[in-house]
Amino acid sequence: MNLPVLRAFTGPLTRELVLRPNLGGLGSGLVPDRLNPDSTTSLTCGFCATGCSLDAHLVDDSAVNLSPSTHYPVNLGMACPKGWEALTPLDAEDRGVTPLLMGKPVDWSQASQEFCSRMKRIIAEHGPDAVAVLSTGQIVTEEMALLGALTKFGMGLRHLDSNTRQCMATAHVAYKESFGYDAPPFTYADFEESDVVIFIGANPCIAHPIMWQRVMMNCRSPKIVVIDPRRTETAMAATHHYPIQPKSDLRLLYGLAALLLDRGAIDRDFIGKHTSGFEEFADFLAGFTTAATVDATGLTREQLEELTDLIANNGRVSFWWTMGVNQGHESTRTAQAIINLALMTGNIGRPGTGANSITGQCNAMGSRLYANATSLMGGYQFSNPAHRTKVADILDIPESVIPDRQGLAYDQIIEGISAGRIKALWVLATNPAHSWIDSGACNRALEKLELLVVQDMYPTTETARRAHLFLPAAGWGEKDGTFINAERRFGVVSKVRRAPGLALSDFNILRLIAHHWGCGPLLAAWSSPAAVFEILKRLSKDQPSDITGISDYDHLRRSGGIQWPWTATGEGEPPTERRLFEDGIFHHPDGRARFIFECPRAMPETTSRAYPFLLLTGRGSSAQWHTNSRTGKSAILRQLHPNFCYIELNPADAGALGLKNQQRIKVVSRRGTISATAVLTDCVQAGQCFMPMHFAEVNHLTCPNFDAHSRQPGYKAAAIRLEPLDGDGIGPWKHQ
Ligand SMILES: Nc1nc2c(c(=O)[nH]1)N[C@H]1C(S)=C(S)[C@@H](COP(=O)(O)OP(=O)(O)OC[C@H]3O[C@@H](n4cnc5c(=O)[nH]c(N)nc54)[C@H](O)[C@@H]3O)O[C@H]1N2
Ligand SMILES: Nc1nc2c(c(=O)[nH]1)N[C@H]1C(S)=C(S)[C@@H](COP(=O)(O)OP(=O)(O)OC[C@H]3O[C@@H](n4cnc5c(=O)[nH]c(N)nc54)[C@H](O)[C@@H]3O)O[C@H]1N2
Ligand code: SF4
Ligand SMILES: [Mo]
Repeated sequence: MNLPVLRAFTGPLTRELVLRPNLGGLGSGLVPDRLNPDSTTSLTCGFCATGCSLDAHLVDDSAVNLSPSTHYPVNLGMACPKGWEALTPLDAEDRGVTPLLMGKPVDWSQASQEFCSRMKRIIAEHGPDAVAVLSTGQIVTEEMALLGALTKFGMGLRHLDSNTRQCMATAHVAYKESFGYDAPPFTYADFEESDVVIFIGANPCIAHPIMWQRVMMNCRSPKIVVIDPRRTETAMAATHHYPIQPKSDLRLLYGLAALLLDRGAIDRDFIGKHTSGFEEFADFLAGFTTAATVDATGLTREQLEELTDLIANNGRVSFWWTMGVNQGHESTRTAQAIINLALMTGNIGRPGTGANSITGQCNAMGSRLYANATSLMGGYQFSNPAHRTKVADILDIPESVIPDRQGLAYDQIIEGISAGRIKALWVLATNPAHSWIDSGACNRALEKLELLVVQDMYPTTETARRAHLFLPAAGWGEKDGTFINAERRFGVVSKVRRAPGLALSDFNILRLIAHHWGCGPLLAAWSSPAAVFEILKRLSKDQPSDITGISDYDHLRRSGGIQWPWTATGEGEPPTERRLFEDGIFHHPDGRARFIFECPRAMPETTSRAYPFLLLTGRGSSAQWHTNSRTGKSAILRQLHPNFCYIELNPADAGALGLKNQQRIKVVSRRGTISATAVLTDCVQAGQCFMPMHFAEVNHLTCPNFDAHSRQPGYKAAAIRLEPLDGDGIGPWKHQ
């Protein structure tokens, strides 16, 4: 395959596919009325956090096909290839249809008894801290909350974290510290109402295609700015691309703030009324000269001036960031440097503005609010006694069962397993053996576990294959509940298919375990997703994320989803799109947002003679989802991306090394060696390479480093070298 073909697979095709799903015979050939469906039910898509609504067309109560909902305010009749193909992974041949104990089929009663007796034995011998749980941003909020209640209040465990750590921990901490609450301020209408849309470390053409469609619906002839080391699909479609040196964002953002301050292009009135800490920030900026910014970022003085002009002179400016920011060694301060820019220019609380973190997974926002992992469920703090009392009252549980501190973070859990302190791990709806940073070390740690329980749709994932006990879960479309999308919108997920074999919804698996564990009475009120939704409402009362005004799932269906907050005192029906902070009042006790800043730090791993290239990783195409356990099941989606592990490198570097396009090469980092197909492209800068995260090989190379404040892993910077591959490949990673 040559480069233009590869690009066509990953890039410009996206828009075509969104609009014309049958393009090239690749679409699902959807003609709902030809199927004579008995009825149609809408449900929120279970892949990305855009939160599109899909209409499931049912025959005998079972979905036979899908089409994007035309009246839903998020997607207005559009869907990306994953959405169109969302039913296909449910029919995969390798679905888990029975619990497996050491690979042998068992029934649910045996599976849940084994689960309880083995866990209890480990707790009796080593204490509750010898057990940890890794969950997800991809199950419904009601399941996340039940898991949080079961594990922490019922089973007495402390260590519960999730793949949200890999993804949104930085935004969570950054907002909490800057605004006083984890409150993404925007609504998607802001894409359409902005004069300058600035994407920092985000590639929405691939990762959030329908958000990108909303940008395309902007009628104000917006300037679209992309700050990304790579010339991504989004950069190609933008009006301005700034190919920054990887991980120099913090210095860039401080440099821009200094330039804006210098010019007086700041909103003194907003700063004075609604923020604190600006004077200290202004003093701090003195160290960030334009010369130093040029040096650190690789951008020219003219580019920096131009970017400053774009922010200073063009009306409504919105800032959007994703993993290029959240996954880094100083990510929290980088996210806050974006927030600082929005605050100092008064670009918040008005249409088309905002410091806007785009969420990744369909329900990462639900996990931030209700998982009971880093925050006490409902947006409270474990360490705050008044919060514990309040939550205990609402849930009618003894206060003593609520832990007074957060448990270990993901990396600390893996480290605990490696050191032998953690003996049992329960993994739900995530695939750490593929997706965790430095996955070689992660896999070696998993080997040491006395008990690994994996609850997934498929027993075939890299992690499930290692499980002592596998619990087969129903997937999206086979159960009820809610997701919260990137703009704080609750959307409904409905059961439109029956799960295969003995597979149960995560909700019912958790109820079964609660029963066998002996905490049925404690969790008696948590009887169904709808009952839990009522609990979530009670928990939200008087919080910034209050949803007491939402009646029930039908209310969400009728309204096209509802964004938090929507309080019981709200009159009439909620407006379709609402943004936060229109009154300039933030959630700190003084009502002000804070300027938070810190000196930039050196990258954890820099290039050297032995490892001269910097490896970036991320999303490869709109048709691949993470570890590909779901999207890999669709023959249609498999046609939309290369099905072998590849690495993009600059032709100049390839020339110097004598490497050719499509040649199989060896990629070596300090953690591991893999083989991959070389793809030559000037979309990556000389000295840099890019690999999509969808192939398990990639995390054998990544460098374990974590932001000090959020403990989110920095997946996007590892030093590597490239070598021609002699012979016919190496070890288990040989492909094709
Ligand atoms: N098709 C598809 N869509 C998805 C997903 C998927 O797996 N597949 N996953 C979903 C999830 S969970 C998430 S979190 C989102 C992620 O969505 P994105 O964050 O948009 O995707 P990534 O490709 O991980 O990273 C974005 C960009 O960051 C750039 N980058 C790397 N290092 C730096 C840096 O130092 N500075 C800057 N400014 N940029 C940098 C990369 O070149 C990349 O283009 O996507 C969601 N949507
Ligand atoms: N190198 C590199 N690595 C990365 C990233 C990167 O940019 N670069 N990005 C990181 C990010 S942002 C993320 S979010 C993670 C994602 O990493 P993972 O969470 O490990 O990836 P997924 O493939 O989404 O795994 C979800 C699993 O849940 C299962 N599943 C789906 N639905 C259900 C359900 O309803 N119930 C149950 N029980 N199981 C279900 C699926 O079969 C699948 O095995 O990867 C991270 N890893
Ligand atoms: S953009 Fe995201 S939510 Fe919308 S159809 Fe695609 S994967 Fe689903
Ligand atoms: Mo993510």
